[in-house]
Amino acid sequence: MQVAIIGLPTSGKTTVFNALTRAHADLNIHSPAGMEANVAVVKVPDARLSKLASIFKPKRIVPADITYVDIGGFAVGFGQTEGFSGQLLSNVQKADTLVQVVRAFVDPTIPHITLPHTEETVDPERDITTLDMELAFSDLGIIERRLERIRDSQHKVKPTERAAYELEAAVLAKLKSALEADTPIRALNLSDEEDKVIRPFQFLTAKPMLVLVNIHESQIPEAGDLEARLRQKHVRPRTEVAVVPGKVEMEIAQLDDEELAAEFRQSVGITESALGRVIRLCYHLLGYLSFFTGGPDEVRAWTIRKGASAQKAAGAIHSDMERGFIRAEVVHYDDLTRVGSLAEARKQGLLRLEGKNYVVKDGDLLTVLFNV
Ligand SMILES: Nc1nc2c(ncn2[C@@H]2O[C@H](COP(=O)(O)OP(=O)(O)OP(=O)(O)O)[C@@H](O)[C@H]2O)c(=O)[nH]1
Ligand SMILES: [Mg+2]
Repeated sequence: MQVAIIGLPTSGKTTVFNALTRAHADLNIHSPAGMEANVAVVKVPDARLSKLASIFKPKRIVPADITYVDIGGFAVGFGQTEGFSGQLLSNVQKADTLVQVVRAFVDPTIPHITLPHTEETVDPERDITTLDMELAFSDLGIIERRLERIRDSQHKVKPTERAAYELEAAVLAKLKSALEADTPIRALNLSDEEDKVIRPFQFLTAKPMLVLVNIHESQIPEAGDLEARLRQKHVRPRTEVAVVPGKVEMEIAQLDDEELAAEFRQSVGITESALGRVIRLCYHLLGYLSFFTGGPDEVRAWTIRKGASAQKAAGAIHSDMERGFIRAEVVHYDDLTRVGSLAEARKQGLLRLEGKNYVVKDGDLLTVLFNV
Protein backbone atom coordinates (compact mmCIF):
# COMPACT_ATOMS: atom_id res chain seq x y z
CA MET A 1 0.00 0.00 0.00
CA GLN A 2 1.37 3.40 -0.96
CA VAL A 3 0.28 6.51 0.93
CA ALA A 4 1.10 10.01 -0.30
CA ILE A 5 1.40 12.78 2.30
CA ILE A 6 0.28 16.03 0.72
CA GLY A 7 -0.65 19.46 2.03
CA LEU A 8 0.01 23.18 1.79
CA PRO A 9 3.50 24.49 2.62
CA THR A 10 4.53 24.38 6.30
CA SER A 11 1.44 22.43 7.29
CA GLY A 12 3.66 19.81 8.94
CA LYS A 13 3.95 17.17 6.19
CA THR A 14 7.51 16.22 7.04
CA THR A 15 6.76 16.31 10.78
CA VAL A 16 3.86 13.91 10.24
CA PHE A 17 6.02 11.78 7.93
CA ASN A 18 8.51 11.41 10.78
CA ALA A 19 5.73 10.61 13.24
CA LEU A 20 4.35 7.88 10.96
CA THR A 21 7.66 6.33 9.96
CA ARG A 22 9.90 7.01 12.98
CA ALA A 23 12.29 8.66 10.51
CA HIS A 24 14.47 11.69 11.20
CA ALA A 25 13.85 13.69 8.02
CA ASP A 26 15.15 17.27 8.25
CA LEU A 27 12.39 19.83 8.85
CA ASN A 28 14.58 22.72 7.75
CA ILE A 29 14.51 21.53 4.18
CA HIS A 30 11.41 22.65 2.32
CA SER A 31 9.95 19.67 0.54
CA PRO A 32 10.91 20.42 -3.09
CA ALA A 33 8.11 21.10 -5.55
CA GLY A 34 6.46 18.00 -6.91
CA MET A 35 9.18 15.67 -5.73
CA GLU A 36 9.11 12.77 -3.35
CA ALA A 37 10.95 14.56 -0.58
CA ASN A 38 11.01 11.60 1.79
CA VAL A 39 10.09 7.95 1.33
CA ALA A 40 9.94 5.22 3.98
CA VAL A 41 8.51 1.72 4.32
CA VAL A 42 6.75 0.94 7.59
CA LYS A 43 5.89 -2.47 8.97
CA VAL A 44 2.22 -2.73 9.87
CA PRO A 45 2.09 -3.54 13.58
CA ASP A 46 -0.14 -6.55 14.23
CA ALA A 47 -0.03 -8.22 17.64
CA ARG A 48 -1.50 -11.38 16.10
CA LEU A 49 1.79 -12.12 14.33
CA SER A 50 3.76 -12.82 17.51
CA LYS A 51 0.96 -15.05 18.78
CA LEU A 52 1.08 -17.03 15.52
CA ALA A 53 4.87 -17.18 15.76
CA SER A 54 4.58 -18.89 19.13
CA ILE A 55 2.56 -21.61 17.39
CA PHE A 56 4.65 -22.07 14.21
CA LYS A 57 8.09 -21.17 15.65
CA PRO A 58 9.13 -19.86 12.20
CA LYS A 59 12.57 -18.66 11.10
CA ARG A 60 11.13 -15.21 10.42
CA ILE A 61 8.07 -13.05 10.93
CA VAL A 62 7.07 -10.87 7.98
CA PRO A 63 4.51 -8.12 8.67
CA ALA A 64 2.60 -6.34 5.88
CA ASP A 65 4.08 -2.98 4.95
CA ILE A 66 3.04 0.51 3.94
CA THR A 67 5.12 2.98 1.94
CA TYR A 68 4.77 6.61 2.97
CA VAL A 69 5.84 9.33 0.55
CA ASP A 70 6.15 12.95 1.67
CA ILE A 71 5.39 14.99 -1.45
CA GLY A 72 6.34 18.65 -1.60
CA GLY A 73 5.25 21.62 -3.61
CA PHE A 74 1.56 21.98 -3.05
CA ALA A 75 1.64 25.72 -3.51
CA VAL A 76 -1.80 27.21 -3.90
CA GLY A 77 -2.84 27.31 -7.53
CA PHE A 78 -1.02 24.19 -8.64
CA GLY A 79 -4.23 22.58 -9.82
CA GLN A 80 -5.21 25.53 -11.98
CA THR A 81 -1.95 26.52 -13.57
CA GLU A 82 0.77 24.81 -15.48
CA GLY A 83 2.52 24.68 -12.11
CA PHE A 84 0.80 21.35 -11.63
CA SER A 85 3.75 19.60 -13.13
CA GLY A 86 3.85 16.10 -14.56
CA GLN A 87 6.14 15.03 -11.75
CA LEU A 88 3.77 16.19 -9.01
CA LEU A 89 0.78 14.69 -10.77
CA SER A 90 2.43 11.32 -11.33
CA ASN A 91 3.77 11.17 -7.78
CA VAL A 92 0.28 11.68 -6.40
CA GLN A 93 -1.31 9.35 -8.95
CA LYS A 94 0.88 6.49 -7.78
CA ALA A 95 -0.64 6.51 -4.29
CA ASP A 96 -3.48 4.27 -3.15
CA THR A 97 -4.53 6.76 -0.49
CA LEU A 98 -3.85 10.43 0.19
CA VAL A 99 -3.08 11.82 3.62
CA GLN A 100 -3.74 15.53 3.61
CA VAL A 101 -1.91 17.37 6.39
CA VAL A 102 -3.71 20.52 7.51
CA ARG A 103 -2.16 23.10 9.78
CA ALA A 104 -4.01 23.90 12.99
CA PHE A 105 -1.02 24.76 15.21
CA VAL A 106 -0.37 28.44 15.76
CA ASP A 107 3.22 29.64 15.66
CA PRO A 108 3.88 33.18 14.50
CA THR A 109 7.55 32.36 13.84
CA ILE A 110 6.59 29.85 11.17
CA PRO A 111 4.90 31.61 8.26
CA HIS A 112 1.83 29.88 6.87
CA ILE A 113 1.75 30.36 3.16
CA THR A 114 -1.69 30.15 1.66
CA LEU A 115 -3.38 32.28 -0.94
CA PRO A 116 -1.48 35.48 -1.72
CA HIS A 117 -4.56 37.55 -0.93
CA THR A 118 -5.48 35.91 2.36
CA GLU A 119 -3.95 37.10 5.58
CA GLU A 120 -1.62 34.73 7.31
CA THR A 121 -4.12 33.16 9.64
CA VAL A 122 -4.33 29.56 10.72
CA ASP A 123 -7.62 28.19 9.47
CA PRO A 124 -7.88 24.44 8.96
CA GLU A 125 -11.35 24.67 7.41
CA ARG A 126 -10.14 27.05 4.75
CA ASP A 127 -7.10 24.92 4.00
CA ILE A 128 -9.09 21.68 3.63
CA THR A 129 -11.33 23.44 1.12
CA THR A 130 -8.35 24.98 -0.68
CA LEU A 131 -6.58 21.68 -1.20
CA ASP A 132 -9.77 19.87 -2.20
CA MET A 133 -10.36 22.57 -4.79
CA GLU A 134 -6.84 22.22 -6.17
CA LEU A 135 -7.30 18.49 -6.61
CA ALA A 136 -10.71 19.04 -8.17
CA PHE A 137 -9.28 21.59 -10.63
CA SER A 138 -6.76 19.05 -11.80
CA ASP A 139 -9.45 16.42 -12.36
CA LEU A 140 -11.75 18.93 -14.07
CA GLY A 141 -8.99 19.92 -16.48
CA ILE A 142 -8.49 16.31 -17.52
CA ILE A 143 -12.25 15.72 -17.84
CA GLU A 144 -12.84 18.83 -19.95
CA ARG A 145 -9.99 18.04 -22.32
CA ARG A 146 -11.27 14.49 -22.77
CA LEU A 147 -14.88 15.58 -23.31
CA GLU A 148 -13.70 18.04 -25.93
CA ARG A 149 -11.78 15.34 -27.74
CA ILE A 150 -14.79 13.03 -27.66
CA ARG A 151 -16.97 15.78 -29.12
CA ASP A 152 -14.43 16.58 -31.84
CA SER A 153 -14.07 12.98 -32.94
CA GLN A 154 -17.78 12.08 -32.86
CA HIS A 155 -17.97 11.80 -36.64
CA LYS A 156 -15.01 9.41 -36.82
CA VAL A 157 -16.25 6.88 -34.28
CA LYS A 158 -16.90 3.41 -35.67
CA PRO A 159 -20.41 2.08 -35.02
CA THR A 160 -18.97 -0.74 -32.89
CA GLU A 161 -17.29 1.77 -30.60
CA ARG A 162 -20.14 4.19 -30.29
CA ALA A 163 -21.71 2.68 -27.16
CA ALA A 164 -18.40 2.75 -25.26
CA TYR A 165 -17.84 6.35 -26.34
CA GLU A 166 -21.27 7.40 -25.18
CA LEU A 167 -20.87 5.67 -21.85
CA GLU A 168 -17.52 7.39 -21.29
CA ALA A 169 -18.94 10.80 -22.16
CA ALA A 170 -21.91 10.25 -19.84
CA VAL A 171 -19.73 9.17 -16.91
CA LEU A 172 -17.34 12.08 -17.40
CA ALA A 173 -20.23 14.53 -17.58
CA LYS A 174 -21.54 13.12 -14.30
CA LEU A 175 -18.14 13.56 -12.63
CA LYS A 176 -17.88 17.07 -13.99
CA SER A 177 -21.13 18.22 -12.47
CA ALA A 178 -20.24 16.55 -9.15
CA LEU A 179 -16.88 18.31 -9.02
CA GLU A 180 -18.48 21.62 -9.92
CA ALA A 181 -20.79 21.12 -6.93
CA ASP A 182 -17.73 20.52 -4.69
CA THR A 183 -18.24 16.76 -4.45
CA PRO A 184 -15.03 14.80 -4.90
CA ILE A 185 -15.19 11.71 -7.11
CA ARG A 186 -14.37 9.44 -4.15
CA ALA A 187 -17.68 10.41 -2.52
CA LEU A 188 -19.78 9.32 -5.53
CA ASN A 189 -21.21 5.85 -5.40
CA LEU A 190 -20.07 4.75 -8.81
CA SER A 191 -21.10 1.43 -10.28
CA ASP A 192 -18.43 -1.12 -11.18
CA GLU A 193 -19.01 -0.28 -14.82
CA GLU A 194 -18.52 3.45 -14.24
CA ASP A 195 -15.51 2.75 -12.08
CA LYS A 196 -13.91 0.75 -14.86
CA VAL A 197 -14.44 3.60 -17.33
CA ILE A 198 -12.71 6.19 -15.14
CA ARG A 199 -9.89 4.07 -13.72
CA PRO A 200 -7.37 4.86 -16.50
CA PHE A 201 -7.69 8.61 -15.78
CA GLN A 202 -6.32 8.21 -12.23
CA PHE A 203 -8.32 11.12 -10.93
CA LEU A 204 -6.93 12.66 -7.76
CA THR A 205 -10.26 13.21 -6.02
CA ALA A 206 -11.11 9.56 -6.68
CA LYS A 207 -8.52 8.41 -4.16
CA PRO A 208 -9.52 7.81 -0.55
CA MET A 209 -8.48 10.74 1.60
CA LEU A 210 -7.47 10.98 5.24
CA VAL A 211 -7.42 14.57 6.48
CA LEU A 212 -4.87 14.84 9.30
CA VAL A 213 -5.28 18.03 11.26
CA ASN A 214 -1.96 18.96 12.83
CA ILE A 215 -2.41 20.58 16.24
CA HIS A 216 0.07 21.76 18.81
CA GLU A 217 0.52 19.77 22.00
CA SER A 218 -1.19 22.56 23.98
CA GLN A 219 -4.36 21.98 21.92
CA ILE A 220 -4.67 18.32 22.95
CA PRO A 221 -7.44 19.04 25.51
CA GLU A 222 -9.58 20.55 22.72
CA ALA A 223 -8.67 17.89 20.16
CA GLY A 224 -11.85 15.87 20.69
CA ASP A 225 -14.14 18.85 20.10
CA LEU A 226 -12.19 20.03 17.08
CA GLU A 227 -12.23 16.55 15.59
CA ALA A 228 -15.98 16.17 16.11
CA ARG A 229 -16.63 19.52 14.45
CA LEU A 230 -14.41 18.85 11.45
CA ARG A 231 -15.68 15.31 11.05
CA GLN A 232 -19.24 16.50 10.90
CA LYS A 233 -18.39 18.82 8.06
CA HIS A 234 -15.81 16.87 6.10
CA VAL A 235 -16.36 13.14 6.57
CA ARG A 236 -17.94 11.70 3.44
CA PRO A 237 -17.72 8.33 1.75
CA ARG A 238 -14.04 7.36 1.59
CA THR A 239 -12.99 10.49 3.48
CA GLU A 240 -11.84 10.44 7.09
CA VAL A 241 -10.69 13.17 9.47
CA ALA A 242 -8.34 12.81 12.43
CA VAL A 243 -6.72 15.39 14.68
CA VAL A 244 -3.11 14.65 15.69
CA PRO A 245 -0.44 16.61 17.56
CA GLY A 246 2.20 16.09 14.85
CA LYS A 247 5.25 17.51 16.54
CA VAL A 248 4.92 15.66 19.83
CA GLU A 249 3.95 12.48 17.95
CA MET A 250 7.17 12.86 15.97
CA GLU A 251 9.23 13.27 19.12
CA ILE A 252 7.63 10.19 20.67
CA ALA A 253 8.02 8.13 17.50
CA GLN A 254 11.71 8.99 17.38
CA LEU A 255 12.34 7.55 20.86
CA ASP A 256 14.04 4.16 20.79
CA ASP A 257 12.76 3.16 24.21
CA GLU A 258 9.19 1.82 23.92
CA GLU A 259 8.52 2.14 27.64
CA LEU A 260 9.62 5.75 27.67
CA ALA A 261 7.47 6.42 24.60
CA ALA A 262 4.39 4.95 26.33
CA GLU A 263 5.04 7.09 29.40
CA PHE A 264 5.51 10.21 27.27
CA ARG A 265 2.31 9.46 25.38
CA GLN A 266 0.37 9.05 28.60
CA SER A 267 1.76 12.25 30.10
CA VAL A 268 0.48 14.37 27.19
CA GLY A 269 -2.83 12.52 26.96
CA ILE A 270 -2.40 10.57 23.71
CA THR A 271 -4.32 7.28 23.83
CA GLU A 272 -3.42 5.83 20.44
CA SER A 273 -0.25 6.70 18.50
CA ALA A 274 -0.68 8.51 15.18
CA LEU A 275 1.40 5.73 13.63
CA GLY A 276 -1.14 3.06 14.58
CA ARG A 277 -4.19 5.20 14.05
CA VAL A 278 -3.27 6.31 10.53
CA ILE A 279 -2.61 2.71 9.45
CA ARG A 280 -5.96 1.64 10.88
CA LEU A 281 -7.77 4.48 9.09
CA CYS A 282 -6.00 3.78 5.78
CA TYR A 283 -7.01 0.10 5.94
CA HIS A 284 -10.55 1.19 6.71
CA LEU A 285 -10.62 3.78 3.88
CA LEU A 286 -9.34 1.30 1.34
CA GLY A 287 -11.52 -1.52 2.63
CA TYR A 288 -8.48 -3.71 3.25
CA LEU A 289 -8.11 -6.66 5.59
CA SER A 290 -5.23 -8.89 6.70
CA PHE A 291 -4.89 -12.62 6.32
CA PHE A 292 -1.97 -14.81 7.35
CA THR A 293 0.19 -17.64 6.16
CA GLY A 294 2.23 -19.77 8.55
CA GLY A 295 4.82 -22.51 8.47
CA PRO A 296 8.30 -23.46 9.68
CA ASP A 297 9.94 -20.82 7.45
CA GLU A 298 7.79 -17.80 8.06
CA VAL A 299 4.67 -16.39 9.59
CA ARG A 300 3.44 -13.61 7.38
CA ALA A 301 0.65 -11.01 7.11
CA TRP A 302 -0.88 -10.12 3.75
CA THR A 303 -3.21 -7.34 2.67
CA ILE A 304 -6.24 -7.72 0.37
CA ARG A 305 -9.49 -5.96 -0.31
CA LYS A 306 -12.54 -6.95 1.74
CA GLY A 307 -14.71 -9.31 -0.26
CA ALA A 308 -11.75 -10.86 -2.09
CA SER A 309 -11.94 -14.59 -2.83
CA ALA A 310 -9.49 -17.23 -1.66
CA GLN A 311 -8.17 -17.39 -5.21
CA LYS A 312 -7.52 -13.62 -5.26
CA ALA A 313 -5.84 -13.91 -1.87
CA ALA A 314 -3.61 -16.64 -3.28
CA GLY A 315 -2.69 -14.18 -6.03
CA ALA A 316 -1.48 -11.70 -3.42
CA ILE A 317 1.06 -14.33 -2.38
CA HIS A 318 2.09 -15.44 -5.85
CA SER A 319 0.53 -15.27 -9.31
CA ASP A 320 1.24 -19.01 -9.80
CA MET A 321 -0.88 -19.76 -6.75
CA GLU A 322 -3.79 -17.81 -8.22
CA ARG A 323 -3.47 -19.44 -11.62
CA GLY A 324 -3.08 -22.98 -10.33
CA PHE A 325 -5.41 -22.60 -7.34
CA ILE A 326 -7.01 -25.86 -6.22
CA ARG A 327 -8.19 -25.32 -2.64
CA ALA A 328 -7.23 -23.49 0.50
CA GLU A 329 -7.05 -24.87 4.01
CA VAL A 330 -8.47 -22.16 6.23
CA VAL A 331 -8.49 -21.67 9.98
CA HIS A 332 -9.33 -18.43 11.70
CA TYR A 333 -6.72 -16.82 13.96
CA ASP A 334 -9.11 -16.87 16.93
CA ASP A 335 -9.73 -20.62 16.59
CA LEU A 336 -6.10 -21.50 15.96
CA THR A 337 -4.77 -19.52 18.92
CA ARG A 338 -7.52 -20.91 21.15
CA VAL A 339 -6.63 -24.55 20.45
CA GLY A 340 -2.89 -23.94 20.10
CA SER A 341 -1.88 -25.94 17.00
CA LEU A 342 -2.90 -26.78 13.43
CA ALA A 343 -3.11 -30.48 14.36
CA GLU A 344 -5.55 -29.73 17.15
CA ALA A 345 -7.54 -27.37 14.90
CA ARG A 346 -7.82 -30.16 12.34
CA LYS A 347 -8.92 -32.62 14.99
CA GLN A 348 -11.66 -30.27 16.15
CA GLY A 349 -12.87 -29.59 12.64
CA LEU A 350 -11.79 -25.95 12.75
CA LEU A 351 -9.49 -26.33 9.75
CA ARG A 352 -11.73 -26.18 6.70
CA LEU A 353 -11.16 -26.88 3.02
CA GLU A 354 -12.45 -23.97 0.98
CA GLY A 355 -12.81 -23.47 -2.77
CA LYS A 356 -11.77 -20.58 -4.95
CA ASN A 357 -14.90 -18.51 -4.28
CA TYR A 358 -14.58 -18.54 -0.50
CA VAL A 359 -14.60 -14.94 0.79
CA VAL A 360 -11.53 -14.44 2.98
CA LYS A 361 -12.11 -12.93 6.42
CA ASP A 362 -9.83 -10.67 8.43
CA GLY A 363 -7.63 -12.95 10.53
CA ASP A 364 -7.95 -16.08 8.37
CA LEU A 365 -4.84 -18.25 8.12
CA LEU A 366 -4.58 -19.78 4.65
CA THR A 367 -2.61 -22.70 3.29
CA VAL A 368 -3.04 -22.64 -0.48
CA LEU A 369 -2.96 -25.89 -2.41
CA PHE A 370 -2.10 -25.25 -6.03
CA ASN A 371 -0.80 -26.88 -9.16
CA VAL A 372 1.33 -25.27 -11.87
N1 LIG B 1 5.02 25.12 17.15
C1 LIG B 1 4.78 24.08 16.37
N2 LIG B 1 5.49 23.92 15.28
C2 LIG B 1 5.23 22.85 14.49
C3 LIG B 1 4.22 21.92 14.79
N3 LIG B 1 4.19 21.01 13.79
C4 LIG B 1 5.16 21.36 12.92
N4 LIG B 1 5.78 22.48 13.34
C5 LIG B 1 6.88 23.20 12.72
O1 LIG B 1 6.46 23.75 11.50
C6 LIG B 1 7.54 23.76 10.57
C7 LIG B 1 7.13 23.12 9.30
O2 LIG B 1 6.92 21.75 9.55
P1 LIG B 1 7.24 20.68 8.42
O3 LIG B 1 6.87 19.36 8.97
O4 LIG B 1 8.60 20.86 7.90
O5 LIG B 1 6.16 21.14 7.35
P2 LIG B 1 6.09 20.78 5.80
O6 LIG B 1 4.65 20.78 5.46
O7 LIG B 1 6.87 19.54 5.53
O8 LIG B 1 6.79 22.05 5.18
P3 LIG B 1 7.36 22.23 3.70
O9 LIG B 1 8.05 20.97 3.32
O10 LIG B 1 8.30 23.37 3.83
O11 LIG B 1 6.19 22.54 2.88
C8 LIG B 1 8.71 23.05 11.26
O12 LIG B 1 9.58 24.03 11.77
C9 LIG B 1 8.03 22.29 12.38
O13 LIG B 1 8.89 22.12 13.50
C10 LIG B 1 3.48 22.12 15.98
O14 LIG B 1 2.59 21.34 16.33
N5 LIG B 1 3.80 23.20 16.72
MG1 LIG C 1 8.46 19.16 4.25
